[in-house]
Amino acid sequence: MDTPSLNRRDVLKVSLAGTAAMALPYQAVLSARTASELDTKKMPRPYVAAFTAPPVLAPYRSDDKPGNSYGAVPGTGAPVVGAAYTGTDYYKIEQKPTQVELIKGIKTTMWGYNGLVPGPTIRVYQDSYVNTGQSRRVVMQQINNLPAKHPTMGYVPWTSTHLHGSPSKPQFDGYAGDLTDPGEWKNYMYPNNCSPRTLWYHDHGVHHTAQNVYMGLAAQYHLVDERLERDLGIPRYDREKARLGRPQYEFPLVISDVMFTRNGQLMWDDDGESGLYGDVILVNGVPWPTMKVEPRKYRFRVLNGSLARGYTLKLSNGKPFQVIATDGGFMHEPQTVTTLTIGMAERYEIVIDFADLKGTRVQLLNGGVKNARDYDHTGKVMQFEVGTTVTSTDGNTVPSTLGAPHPVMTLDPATSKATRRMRLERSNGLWVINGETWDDVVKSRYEHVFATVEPRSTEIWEVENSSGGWFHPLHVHLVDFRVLSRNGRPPRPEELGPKDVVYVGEGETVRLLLHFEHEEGRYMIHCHNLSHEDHDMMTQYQVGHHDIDCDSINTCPPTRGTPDDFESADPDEVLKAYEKALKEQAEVAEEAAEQLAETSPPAPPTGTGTTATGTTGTGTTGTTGTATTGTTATTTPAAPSSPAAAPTTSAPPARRSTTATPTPTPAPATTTAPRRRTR
Ligand SMILES: [Cu+2]
Repeated sequence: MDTPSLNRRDVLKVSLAGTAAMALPYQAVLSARTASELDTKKMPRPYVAAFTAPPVLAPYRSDDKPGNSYGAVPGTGAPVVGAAYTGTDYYKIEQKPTQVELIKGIKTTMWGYNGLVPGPTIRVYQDSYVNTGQSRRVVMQQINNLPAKHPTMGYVPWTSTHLHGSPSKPQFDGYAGDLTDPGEWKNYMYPNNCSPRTLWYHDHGVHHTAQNVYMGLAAQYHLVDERLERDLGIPRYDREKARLGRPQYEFPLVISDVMFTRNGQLMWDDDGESGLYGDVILVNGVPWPTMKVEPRKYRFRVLNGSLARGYTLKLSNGKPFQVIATDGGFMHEPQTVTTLTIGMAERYEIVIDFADLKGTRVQLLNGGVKNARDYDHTGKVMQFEVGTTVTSTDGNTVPSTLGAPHPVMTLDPATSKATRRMRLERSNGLWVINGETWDDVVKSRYEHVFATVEPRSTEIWEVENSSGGWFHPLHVHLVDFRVLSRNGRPPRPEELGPKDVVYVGEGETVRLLLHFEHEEGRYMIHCHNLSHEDHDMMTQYQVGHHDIDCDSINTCPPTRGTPDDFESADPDEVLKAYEKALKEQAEVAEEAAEQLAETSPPAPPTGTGTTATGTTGTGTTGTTGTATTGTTATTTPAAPSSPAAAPTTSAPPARRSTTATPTPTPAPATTTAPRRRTR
C-alpha cells in the first residue's frame, strides 16, 4: 500500500500487454490513417447514421419538502446541513453493460448509465433561480452493476460519480478515492444552487476514470431557468412541446472518439498513458451522424467527452456561429466566432442559424489542435441536412446580452488574497502538478493539499504548461473561475464566460481568478486528459474546514446490496434519525449519571445532569449552535425540530455541523471510528 498507484500502473501495463489492445507503437500510429484494427470495409462511414439525442430521464419520484439536510453525520446522526432547497427530485441510475451498434451488424459492449451511451440527460428546473436563489435538490442513486472485472482489461470497475460543474459537498463530489465497487450503491445529493448551466456526470474512480468513461459512463445534466430562457427568446428545449412530440430546437452534442479491435469491440491504446486518440468520432454515441434541421436557429450544448482529443469546431461553409454559454452558464454577451477550440470536459453552448441554408447540407468539422493524432475522418464531426420549412419561430433569437453577468466575471482581481502557481509537466514518466501526484495525496492519507483557502475569498492561480508536446485541460472542482489572461494576452472570445476547465496549451500560461464559495472541504484539481488524470496528474485543495461532516471518503460511503428507496436521503428521515440519536445519547448520559450516583457518596444538589431528559429534539432551532460539553450538553439539541424550522437562505448555513452536535460524556454505542477506505 506504500505506492498504490505505481503498483496499480504496473499491473495495468501487464494486463494490457496481454491483450491485443496495446499493439500499436507510437511511430506507426503517427503515420497511420486509421487506428482501428477492424476491417476497413466494416468501419462506420461519416454522415450515414442518423443523429439521436439521449432521452431526458424522468425522476423516479419527486417531493416538495423544503429542507437543507444532505444526509447525516456518521456516528451521531446529526444532519449535514447546506443550501436550502424547495424540494427534491430522486433518480435511480444503474451503471451496467450494454450492447451498442456502432458498426452495422456488430454489437459492441459498452457500459452505460441505465445502459445508455451517453447516459440519460437530467434536467433540473430551477424556478427562476437567478431571481429567487431557490432551487431543487437532486438525489441521484448510483448503482454499480458492472461486472466484477473488465472483460478484457481485467481491472475491478469501481466507480465514483462526479457531477462536473456542481458545487456539491465533498462526500457527493465523486472524489477519486470515494469508490463504489460492483454490487454497491450510493445516493449522491446535489444542491443545484448555482447559475443555470450545462453540467455532465461522469465516472471519476481512481486510476480507471479513462477506461470507465471510454466504456460510456458519461452524460449531460442541465440546470435550467425556464423563465429566463423564455424571456431571452433563445432556442430552448420546451418540455411541454416535447411531451406532445413537437420539434425541439435545443440538443446536447456529446463529442467523443473511439477505435475498434478486429472484432468490433472498443480498443484501448493510450500510448503509454499519453492519451487515447480514436479514429471514429461519435456524437451522442453515434459515428458522424447526420441531423435533419429546419432553416432556423438551433442551440447545441456541446461537451467534449473525449479522453484526450481536443477539437477546433467550424462549419464547412465557414460561416460564423454564436457562443452563448460556457462551463458555468450564460455569457453576459454572446460571442460570434468562426472556430471554437474545445478541450476535454469543456462545455460551450452554441447557436447555429440555418435560415439561409434551405435545402442544403452543411458539416460541423474539426480543424484539429496541436499534437492531436489525426486520422482519415477525424476532421469531421457531424452533418446537418437543412429542410425547407420552419415549424415554429419560438425562441429564434439571440439577444445582445444574456442577463446579468455571472458574479465571477465582474470580480475585481485586486481583491485577490493570494497568487498561487501551478506547473503542469511530465517528469520521470509521471504526469505531475508542481512535481507531485495523487499518490502523494493518498500516501498522506488524503491530508496533503495544494492550498488551503478561506471560504468566500478570491485568489489568482497561474497555471503553466511549458511543454511543447501536449496540452492539459485543467479542471478545478467546486468553483467557477474567470480566465484573466492567456500568455499575458486577453483570453479567447469564447472564454469570456464563467469556466471550470481551462485549456492550457503547449507553452502557455493562463491566469485564473477564482472565488471560493458554496461549500467547505477538500476538492480535486486535475488534468482532464483522463490518462493524465489516472497517472497521476491530480491534487486537491481545501476550502475552510475539513471534518467528518464533509469528509470526501468517510462521511457517506457506499452500501453493499439492495439499494434503499431513498429513505436515507429523505429530509424527514434524516431529522428523525437525528432525534433518535439525540434520545439515545440522552439515555446513555442519564444511565451513566445514575451509575455514578450509585457508586459515589451523595453530592450536594447542583441541578446539573437533571435536565438531560425531556428536551430532546424540541425547542431551539439548529442555528443557535450553542452545544457545550459536559453534563448539560444534551439540554441544547441543535436539530431543527421540523423541516419548516430549517434556516432560511438568508441565514448563514451551519458550517460545522459536528460542533452543533451534543457530545455526552459517555460516547453513544453507535459511535464508530470513521470508515477509512484506501486504494
Ligand atoms: Cu494533461
